[in-house]
Amino acid sequence: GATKVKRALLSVSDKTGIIEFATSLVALGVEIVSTGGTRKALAEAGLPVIDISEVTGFPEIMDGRVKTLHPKVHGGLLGIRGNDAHKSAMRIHDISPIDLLVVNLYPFAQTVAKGGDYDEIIENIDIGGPAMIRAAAKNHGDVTVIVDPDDYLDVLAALKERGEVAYDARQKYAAKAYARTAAYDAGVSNWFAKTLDLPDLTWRCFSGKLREVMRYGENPHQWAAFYADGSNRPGVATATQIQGKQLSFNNINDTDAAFEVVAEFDPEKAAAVAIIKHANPCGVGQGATLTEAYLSALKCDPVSAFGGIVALNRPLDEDAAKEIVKLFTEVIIAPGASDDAIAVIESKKNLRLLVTDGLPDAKAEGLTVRSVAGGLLVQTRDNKNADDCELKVVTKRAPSEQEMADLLVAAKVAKHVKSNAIVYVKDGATVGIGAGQMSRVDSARIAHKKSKDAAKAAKEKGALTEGSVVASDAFFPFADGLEALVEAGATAVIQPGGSVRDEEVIAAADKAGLAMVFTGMRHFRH
Ligand code: 93A
Repeated sequence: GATKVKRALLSVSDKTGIIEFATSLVALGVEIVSTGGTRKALAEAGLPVIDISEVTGFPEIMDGRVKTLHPKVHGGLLGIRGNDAHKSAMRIHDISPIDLLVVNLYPFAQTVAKGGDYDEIIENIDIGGPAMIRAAAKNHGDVTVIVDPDDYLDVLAALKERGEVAYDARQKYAAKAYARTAAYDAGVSNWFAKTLDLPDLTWRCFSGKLREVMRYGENPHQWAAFYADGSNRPGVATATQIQGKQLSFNNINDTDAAFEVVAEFDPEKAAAVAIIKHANPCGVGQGATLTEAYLSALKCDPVSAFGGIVALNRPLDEDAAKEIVKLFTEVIIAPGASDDAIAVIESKKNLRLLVTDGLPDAKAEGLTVRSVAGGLLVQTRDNKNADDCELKVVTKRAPSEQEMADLLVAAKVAKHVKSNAIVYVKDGATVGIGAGQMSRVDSARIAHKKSKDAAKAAKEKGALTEGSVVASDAFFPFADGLEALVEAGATAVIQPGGSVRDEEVIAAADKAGLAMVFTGMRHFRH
């Protein structure tokens, strides 16, 4: 037929599988044309190869910047075989058709990743490769374009069977080809934006690598998929699943939230554990061991912790694993796990265990994205916490050392609680969390009420919040919020400050003998 593959152009930076592929093409009677490095590799393997400069009648010039950018190449890729005018142009100008194009591009992203200098990175922007890929993909009616070594075997199978690649396969390869060149240019653009520190985010493009298509999205009638952003940062997108069934959309979202919370806590200083439900922490604890940290996190709200997600800031050990499996838990994520711990988890077949190479970097720069009707909302990550703030004591009483330590813990947790967030902390662990309310007073009261239930469950009197300290994600607009904290038994408060009624709020704190600290930094999470 018209689409029989007679001549192939191979030009690859990643030479994985190329010799085997070319060997089979030659065995099928396909003529091979190739660029410098690829030609050399094939010739060394004893394969007959036509050098690209024989086709163009032009040497590769400017250190290879111009090697395939020539009408003999692009005419061979773009000429429509069944079009008389195209055919006569090819005849007049002595252009041979290229039926199969195999290209993968200069390793731009890899050069950036390995810390290449500016000139080296620029030199690794491929121009001729994308031009050929786009040309061949446009002409998929006659040409097969392959950009991924994973597709070599399928192409060979088709050629062996029929001597040609089927039209619908050529269409799919074209779609893949344009995805590849689009992602490639997005990578180049992002690098420029980052290097030049361009504030206008329209310069940045988003691209991702599909990790998996999920069974469904937030709800069963929604389609969903999970993409890695290519940064290779430790986190849920790069985690290895040791056991358990596939994670759902909500699991991934919650697991991410959990891991981001514990990433605020330095594993060198203390073990930290967060238990998450519906993307909100229902307990965060610290201790000398993970077990201690887990038990203090669990105490905060043992009812909500059922079916929750547990994140650790240290590798899972056997002791902590034994404690965690006592309660029904959906997912554990940790920066590693001991063999003994894994053996314990194996007793719970449905419990998913994810391990990573490290904690997410709480200070990492980057962008977060959310969709709105007809648009995208993009912002830089909230990569700061109370440690980065200049703290100001605004009350007559200053917090004690212990109160201050707990205030910082409360503020770090509050950053990860949906607004309005109120977080009570005692001895390094949360003892009451109020999340996602339209009124800050309600958040304060809900946390207090829950802490009474938790006290009952722990067979203690009153509420866990008695004698605690508390953080608010944003300022108190009125004194009533502050009064709710006093009712709950809090002794110290950390909040951004900045309300027009700050004076009233400070007066209410002084009246109750509370110590209050302003951070100057708000942490809404809507
Ligand atoms: O420098 S280029 O942008 N100019 C070109 O004309 C050109 N043609 C192919 N880069 C070009 N290529 C790229 O060279 C291909 O995309 C491939 O990645 C690489 C293969 O070069 P070699 O065969 O010399 O190793």
